[in-house]
Amino acid sequence: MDSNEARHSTAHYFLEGLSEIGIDYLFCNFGTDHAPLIEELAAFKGANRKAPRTVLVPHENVAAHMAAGYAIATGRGQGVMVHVDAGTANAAMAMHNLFRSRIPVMLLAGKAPYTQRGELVGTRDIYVHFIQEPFDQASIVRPYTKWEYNLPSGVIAKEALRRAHSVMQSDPKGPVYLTFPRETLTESWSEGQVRSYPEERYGPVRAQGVDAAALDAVATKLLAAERPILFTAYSGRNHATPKLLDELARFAGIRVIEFNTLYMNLAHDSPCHGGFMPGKHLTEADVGLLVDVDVPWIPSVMPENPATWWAHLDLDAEKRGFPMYSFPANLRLQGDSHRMLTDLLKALKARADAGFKAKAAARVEAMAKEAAARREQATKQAAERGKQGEINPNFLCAALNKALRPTDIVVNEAIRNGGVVLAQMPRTEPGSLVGLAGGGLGFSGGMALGLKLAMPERTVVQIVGDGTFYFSNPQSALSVSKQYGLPVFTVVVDNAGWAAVKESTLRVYPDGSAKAQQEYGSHLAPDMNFAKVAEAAGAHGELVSDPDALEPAIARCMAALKEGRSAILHAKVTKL
Ligand SMILES: Cc1ncc(C[n+]2csc(CCOP(=O)(O)OP(=O)(O)O)c2C)c(N)n1
Ligand SMILES: [Mg+2]
Repeated sequence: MDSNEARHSTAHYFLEGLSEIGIDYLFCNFGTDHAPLIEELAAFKGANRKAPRTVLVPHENVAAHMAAGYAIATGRGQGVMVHVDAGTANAAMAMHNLFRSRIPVMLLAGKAPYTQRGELVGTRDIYVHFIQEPFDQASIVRPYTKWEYNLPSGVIAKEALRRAHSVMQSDPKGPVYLTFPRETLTESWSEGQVRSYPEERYGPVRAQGVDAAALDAVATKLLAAERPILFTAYSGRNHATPKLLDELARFAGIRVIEFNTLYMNLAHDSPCHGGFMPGKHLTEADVGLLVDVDVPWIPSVMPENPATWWAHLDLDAEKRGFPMYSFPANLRLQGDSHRMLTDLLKALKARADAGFKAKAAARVEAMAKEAAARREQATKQAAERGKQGEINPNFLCAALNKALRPTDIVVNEAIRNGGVVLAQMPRTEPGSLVGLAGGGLGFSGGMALGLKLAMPERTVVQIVGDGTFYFSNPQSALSVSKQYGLPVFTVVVDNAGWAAVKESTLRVYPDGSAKAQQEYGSHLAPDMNFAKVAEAAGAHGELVSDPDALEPAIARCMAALKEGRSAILHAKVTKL
């Protein structure tokens, strides 16, 4: 150690380390644990030094999902700074969603100081420091993180950050959790003591292709197939995949189904797009491909054919995060789906004869007719406007669709009306759809903001159920929108409560007491006016009950977005 070297706090090296690993943003919900970081952020600003930009977010749920939206748009995980165990608990549901959707995010939390009598700088100096130390803080998010670590000393601040980053960015990507006690952040170290760990030498693991022989085996099955089918949910995270999948599906006459889709995986107007429900095709298929999908269908209500030959091509074919997993696959291949599909198409092209091509073309033609019939059916449904106080959700979504450009982004958290969104708002551009990631409601508010932050030129529409609107912390989202100039269009599909909960009770007890009493525990407070929630934040609000008032209201919302203000359209739709 050179005694003439400059000395800095751990917090200083921590900020440098964040920039070195490529963190552009810290989505922050600060507390007493962050004092050394806040101090250094100000010092960096004063000295014009590079540091991640901070976005202050009043609720952790919005902060974490905002980082997720940014990661979806850029492929790069960002930092989410939360307050000790309390903030971690508020972020836990988002970690569930991000873990399930394999989105990288670095959750950063302080730990309560451990000294009590001023032994070190940063010692306990307030009541909460005594009660914010649980036995195992990381256990709050352990089921939803790939990696966790408590920074033991600032001397390895950059090494720990590099490790956190490499794990979160390694395929399959996902959340990591790093904690740091306040005294650790205030430690002082000389510049020579704190090493950097560059990406070239310490970077992440990237998914690769697989053996040509394995894909040749899949090609052999497809060449002999009469009714091939393909399920996918998240292959479209790679924006090059929808075009490739279209080419493969057309070449081999494969029906593609997106059940509970997370992204736009195949242009919804492709002749091979078989819609969003397996229907009878699951039992009719002789050869099937599962491509980047967790739950391709629901076995208890959609029985599969025991004779179907399945291949599973997935970034995460092992499904390590699922205690139980038993979807069939005669061949399971783990790797990068774009590479696997590229090689599969190559193998097929090399071996396809005229007979195969003719059969495949006939299948494509038949599927195109079915797709046209589905679109016609959707158009018919959208023509029914509904009545006063109960707008038809089909009419609502079709009207929204007319206001959007193909590249605009639909964030679909409409729950039981999510299928209507997909039917009435066909997406054709890669990246133009984000679906329900996990099972924790309320992702779409933050997600929409993160997408907008990364892609300011796009219009981002968050479509939520009324129940989900509450979960998405709208006031917090509006605060971020206002403070950072991120206008988002929120559409609340208000069917008067939790249709999903009512329907679930009816599925288990179709003729039970709940039905007899019409008591579903699902009706939320009537006569709410969410337009006023928007107004409270200086955003534009519309409450619409009359179908005829819908289109002008949408136009006014779009105009508000152009002015840089968020808009909430609260639409009263067919009741649950
Ligand atoms: C954080 C969280 N709490 C509760 C649930 C259970 N849940 C699933 S769907 C649902 C109802 C959602 O209501 P709404 O957004 O109005 O959609 P609808 O069912 O009416 O279409 C609830 C409460 C959940 N998935 N996540
Ligand atoms: Mg509802």
